[in-house]
Amino acid sequence: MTTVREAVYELFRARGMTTMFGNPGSTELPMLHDFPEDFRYVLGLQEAVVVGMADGYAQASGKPTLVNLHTAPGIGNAMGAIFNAQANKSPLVITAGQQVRAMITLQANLTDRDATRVPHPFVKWSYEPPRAQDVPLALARATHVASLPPRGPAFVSIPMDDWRAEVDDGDVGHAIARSVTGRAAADPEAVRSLADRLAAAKDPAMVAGPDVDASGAWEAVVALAERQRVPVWATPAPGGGRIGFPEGHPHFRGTLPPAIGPLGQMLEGHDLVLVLGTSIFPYYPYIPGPLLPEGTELVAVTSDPDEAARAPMGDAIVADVKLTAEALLAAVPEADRPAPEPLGEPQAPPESDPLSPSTVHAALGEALPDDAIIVLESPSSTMALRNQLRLSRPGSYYFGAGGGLGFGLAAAVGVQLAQPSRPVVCVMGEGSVQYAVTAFWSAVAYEVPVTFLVLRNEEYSILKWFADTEQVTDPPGLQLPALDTAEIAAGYRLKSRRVAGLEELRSELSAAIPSSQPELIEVGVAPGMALF
Ligand SMILES: Cc1ncc(C[n+]2csc(CCOP(=O)(O)OP(=O)(O)O)c2C)c(N)n1
Repeated sequence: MTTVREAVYELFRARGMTTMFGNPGSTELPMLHDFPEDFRYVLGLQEAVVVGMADGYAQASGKPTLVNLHTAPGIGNAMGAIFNAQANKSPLVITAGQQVRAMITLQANLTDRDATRVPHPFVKWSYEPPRAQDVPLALARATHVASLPPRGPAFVSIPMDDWRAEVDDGDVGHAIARSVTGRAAADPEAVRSLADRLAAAKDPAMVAGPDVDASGAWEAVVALAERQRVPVWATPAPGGGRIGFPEGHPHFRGTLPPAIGPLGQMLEGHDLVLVLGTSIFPYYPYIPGPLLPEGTELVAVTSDPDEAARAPMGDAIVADVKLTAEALLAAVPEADRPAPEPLGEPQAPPESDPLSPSTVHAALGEALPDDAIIVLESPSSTMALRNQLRLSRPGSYYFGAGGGLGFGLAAAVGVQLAQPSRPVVCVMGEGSVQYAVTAFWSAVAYEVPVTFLVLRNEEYSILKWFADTEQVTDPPGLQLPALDTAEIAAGYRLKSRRVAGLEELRSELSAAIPSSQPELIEVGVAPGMALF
């Protein structure tokens, strides 16, 4: 006979899930008993950081990723990060401990009396097995649910006395051996008709979103754009958690604005817009206007049925983005349209005192190796970074599509753990750092060589911009004087310094990025929204 604990680790091992992100409590210790040597446990000091690290790891590795949370209060702390993970379509298998079965009904201390209800709105499946013997099958099911499109978190609550229970070897053998695949090809008729519409269009355009990157469709999408000579936009930045097209490519047109009216106007002149791997569209703020210009049709390809169903305009095909892009590529002829006009090089703004965020990002662009990965959470300089850097490799950019702060700092650690051979630079606003500040400890403890670049503008700049657009005058709570990130990070034993001018910034960046230890550079910048 095998114990639940042995069966579960065997299951995780068979799925390649040997890294676990967690913050333990007494209710989780039985799961961690005799922790197997071929597994790695990454400790986060608060649950939002645990989930954020796992989110980055899951996205950058493409694998379902284990999270172990403490019962009710631990799950509560994690909820904002779980919200982010579902927006990022991160395949997380989240477990939490629960009181022993014999004391759940009398509601002993630490009982999570509604364990499955708490994470419910943000996970694809939330479950507490009725019997200890069902724990391996429940975790197998959670892994499949998390990995099937659209990917996302699944949750299992596990009473702490279940781990020593015995399970039937035959049943467990089946649960471990099963494979479930979920990449669905599009209806060939739908592909044929879309290929005909694309080839017949006078001036088509494409929009690439995060699922191009997540599904590995990058090459097929580039080949399709080249064969059909189509310009390509990136989906609006707030929901574009990943980049789906090389931004240094001559067909790249830039990032679409995130509001209904301006986005519609931007598509003026295109008779067909092919949208790949994004919702239609991650709009915010609300600036009304026509969804599409007169005479413009739109077709979306997404593996997410809900994304397809809730789109306010256009047609949609629900299918794997990579398989569909490859099928379209095979079905369209070489077009004889004129090639799209290239965007031109980004213009680096001159040095100022304090530096503008655009100058900082231009300096970052100079120092950045081609294989670098950016994890971004610097709200008022998101567009400046996108416009100054032309990231052009798959898996080069991670941004919290849910908008909940706390993703960036933690996710950067997870991304670097999943991609140890690529340099990771985490670009943060000093306000955003505070939502996941203990990720500094994990970076140091596990020697994860992320370079943290923190822009200090002593305020919540983006909220001042929002206040203007919402016609709100003088709201309180938007100033951040005396928040000294380099000092705070030094308290976590992170090598940290504060730089002033451009020359110092350049030399510190070129020293920190290739370094084999985590390092932090804090740079003072001018407040305000930075777009270019
Ligand atoms: C969990 C969470 N709480 C609050 C917010 C609201 N919010 C959005 S941006 C922002 C300010 C971020 O400040 P900072 O990182 O300094 O960036 P800046 O706006 O100055 O560029 C806040 C508080 C949020 N998005 N997520």
